[in-house]
Amino acid sequence: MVGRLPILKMFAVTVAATAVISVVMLQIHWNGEEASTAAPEIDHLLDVMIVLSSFVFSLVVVMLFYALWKFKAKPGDESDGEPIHGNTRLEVAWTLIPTIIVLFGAGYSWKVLSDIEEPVNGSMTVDVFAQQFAWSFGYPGKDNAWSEGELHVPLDRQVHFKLHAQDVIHSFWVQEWRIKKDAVPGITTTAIVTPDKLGTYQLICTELCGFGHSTMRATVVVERPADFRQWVAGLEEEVPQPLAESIVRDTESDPVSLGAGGA
Ligand SMILES: [Cu+2]
Repeated sequence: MVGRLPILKMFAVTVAATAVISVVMLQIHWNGEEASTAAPEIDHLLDVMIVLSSFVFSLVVVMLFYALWKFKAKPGDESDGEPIHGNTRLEVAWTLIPTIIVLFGAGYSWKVLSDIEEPVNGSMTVDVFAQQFAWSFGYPGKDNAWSEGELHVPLDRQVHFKLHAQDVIHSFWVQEWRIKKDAVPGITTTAIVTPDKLGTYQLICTELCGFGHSTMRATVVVERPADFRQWVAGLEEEVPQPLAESIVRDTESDPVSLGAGGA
């Protein structure tokens, strides 16, 4: 049996190890530059998860090393271990603590997700067409202007990206915005982003979609609204017919996902 004092000591060591690991891990800016309103919230969520994971890791490692040290067989001891019939208190603890941690993580993640996907007035829609191995973009309301390989969006305005996969599953990801969403053939999925930093970024496909997957990228430009309007006005092509048809087809087969968040 393990007495009360060793348990208190193990707990103290666990807390100290959690603090040390957390401090080291939190120094690293894992996700890089933040360029959307969602980014700080997601980064904060990651920080909280890092602290919780450090606690679980420390607890397991401290108990493991305590057991290795305390219950090590003496040299020459070939006897069997003690017959043990369970320990109700321990079992309650190791069920309850992970349950609390998981429920907390789920609740907190839920709140962050609903915050960052909260639709606001004055948002705009951009259609995103994903196909092996290229991205193109439609700007509804702007004569259905169409751009290939280059996405422009205005600063500080919520954009609802309606994703339309033309062949296989792709995934829409701009690291600095943090948001990632799959583009699935046959349905419309929606990624909601409010870019809040001017700059040029990269849209990357993050779903293995074939031989050219690693080259499936597009340039993303976040610019002032006036520059954005001017750029869209200068686009000469309209969304091509097959792509325009995919919008109608996707929308008809999955009308629900046109709401906030999407699938
Ligand atoms: Cu891909």
